[in-house]
Amino acid sequence: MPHRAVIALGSNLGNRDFYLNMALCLIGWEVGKVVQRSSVIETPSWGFDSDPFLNQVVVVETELEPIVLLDVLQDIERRLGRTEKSSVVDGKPVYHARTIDLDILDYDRMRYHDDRLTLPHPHIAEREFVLVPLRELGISIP
Ligand code: PH2
Ligand code: MG
Ligand code: MG
Repeated sequence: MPHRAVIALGSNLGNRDFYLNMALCLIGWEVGKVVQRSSVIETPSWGFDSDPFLNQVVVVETELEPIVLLDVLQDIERRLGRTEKSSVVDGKPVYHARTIDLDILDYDRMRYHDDRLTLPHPHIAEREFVLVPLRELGISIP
């Protein structure tokens, strides 16, 4: 049985449509079958002063285990020109404009935590840019 992963896509640097579409293609080839995709929405940058984002949420059926999925998504980010990673300075997150950001929101409703990955994604409830696409797809993540 494949696993069901919910993935958020975001881009606010360069040709945002291109990066979203390329990421979707690569996810289809390297992660698994994309079974649901939300509309693409434009959203103001949340949490840092930057250009507006295009955001989208997709559901993928995958055979990859969570950490392998994270590795593959981060490799796709790198190949699509993502340079700086978000970090935490003095307890506050520091974000950077990015060609593409791929976040795992949910994986089989699993609860998981280590220094690289927390499931479900810890900041869903306060981020309209993922709540709106999730609502469109009829998905609620506890
Ligand atoms: N991602 C962030 C921080 N802020 N704002 C919007 N609108 N869309 C994002 O995808 C986003 C953000 C951290 O990854
Ligand atoms: Mg993110
Ligand atoms: Mg990320």
